[in-house]
Amino acid sequence: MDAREMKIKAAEAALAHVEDGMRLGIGTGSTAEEFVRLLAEKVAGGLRVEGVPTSERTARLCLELGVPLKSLDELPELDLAIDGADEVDGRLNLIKGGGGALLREKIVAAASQRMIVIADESKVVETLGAFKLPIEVNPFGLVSTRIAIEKTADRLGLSGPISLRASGDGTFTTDGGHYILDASFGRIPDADALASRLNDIPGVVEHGLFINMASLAIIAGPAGARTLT
Ligand code: ABF
Repeated sequence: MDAREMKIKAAEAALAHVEDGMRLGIGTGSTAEEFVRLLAEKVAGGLRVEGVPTSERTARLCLELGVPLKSLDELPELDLAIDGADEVDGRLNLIKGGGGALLREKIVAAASQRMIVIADESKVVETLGAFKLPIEVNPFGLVSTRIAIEKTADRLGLSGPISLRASGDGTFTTDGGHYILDASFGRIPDADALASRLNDIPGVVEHGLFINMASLAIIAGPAGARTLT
């Protein structure tokens, strides 16, 4: 089973949790896109759902495939968010944001009764941190914010390069107009502590540590899909 087939397996298993009439948060990334494709087939078959996309990219795919969309202001309380992740640990804590949509992903996840993560086995880790931690920052005072992040990490015994995410022709900007710093801290033994301390830095808009947000994770591997709870 190749990587795409595993993503499809995870997305298929997640679809089983979608009920007629649900208000869905719809995530970003290649695994979430497989979910959108399968969801669109069900919608074409009569499934009634409304979705709130976590990125412009996801919105475009949903519109292209006929998945009904609403804004989060129109659907402020969602039943279920389905989204990918860059890392999942044994406590269902996540690193997200590799796709640059972490702020809207976290807002949508927080507005949802439940959040199901869909991923392949390569995302499962013992300890978060091998994947660079995305930190969404306001462009104003970027250098000061980066220094504050370094000091915060240092106090937790973390260190490593923090790089400004680039895109083809310059600095990457999120759908919300912010920048992303990718922090290579390596293993993060106390993700809860780092998450709460990052939240205290004024220039940090949001970070990619999703602590106690996922209800379950559907992990697809060569032998099929399994559930982490
Ligand atoms: C998104 O899914 C991001 O938070 C994360 O970076 C991405 C994972 O992408 P993929 O499913 O393509 O591995 O939600």
